[in-house]
Amino acid sequence: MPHSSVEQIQLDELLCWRVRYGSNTLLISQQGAQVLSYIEGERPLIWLSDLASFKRGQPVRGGIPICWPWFANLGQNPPSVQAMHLQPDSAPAHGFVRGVDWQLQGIQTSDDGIHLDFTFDIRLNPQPDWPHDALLQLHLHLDERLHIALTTCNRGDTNLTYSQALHSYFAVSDIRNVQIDGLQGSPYLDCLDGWKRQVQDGLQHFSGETDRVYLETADQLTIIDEAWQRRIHLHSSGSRSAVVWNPWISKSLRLSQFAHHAWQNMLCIEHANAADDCKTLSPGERHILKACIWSE
Ligand code: TA6
Repeated sequence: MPHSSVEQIQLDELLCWRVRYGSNTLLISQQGAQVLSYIEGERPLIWLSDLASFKRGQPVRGGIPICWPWFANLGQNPPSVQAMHLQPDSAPAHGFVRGVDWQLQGIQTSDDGIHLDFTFDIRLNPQPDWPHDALLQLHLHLDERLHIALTTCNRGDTNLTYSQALHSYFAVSDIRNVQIDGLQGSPYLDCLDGWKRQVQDGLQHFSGETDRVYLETADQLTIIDEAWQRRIHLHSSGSRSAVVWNPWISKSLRLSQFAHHAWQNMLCIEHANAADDCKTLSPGERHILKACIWSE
């Protein structure tokens, strides 16, 4: 088994863990159970902003923030997702689990890699404006790949409807020279044009701000990065929607913890249950959103 290690570290105000498996290094914070970065060998695969700040109550720019129990602004969600909230106009973007501590349930090193388990328990973190009994479980498994499983358990006695996304920031050589393979023919909602429904024609290239929710997505997507001679493979299950986002030049100027030029070297592809793909769980039911990330 390759050399592996786990060390607990403090990054400014945040308690974190640095997990190594062979030449792969994962950094994760207790706040948000957020993957902050993931490096394969010498090169980042998951991007972390050069201007990232590690402060309590503030999501870190980069990594894999967890958007739950809604993706984006609540008002852009299906009415059934919005109806779960008592004060929808005051709801924060991307839900309320990004900027709060999750509970570490355990870290295990075994022959098949390193496993980390975190939970976010509504009973321990009551949300007066979202009064539903749910338990979130995040399982991270690091071996030659990064495996992520986010489980939502409905412990209430009524149906639970939610949307979610693993808001993954990927490192790329130059967004103008990368393509996404696997979205061809998929319908998408253009968030920059009133969430109008369009259809992807051919490989996805980038020549401007892009913010789309793809639907009916395949379970395998690939980022083709010729300059770095790298293909990043994304395999998912439990999801039929994926968000593709790059802020480009002008929006970059309005983003926190984001250098003006950083748009060139990042690309978000977010495995989700968003829009038509939001989930409704009956009492006692659970749903697992999984993603597996690796490069070659
Ligand atoms: O996932 C794309 C998106 O919804 C964009 O519209 C942009 O707002 C991005 O998320 C970042 O959101 P944040 O709240 O993390 O700054």
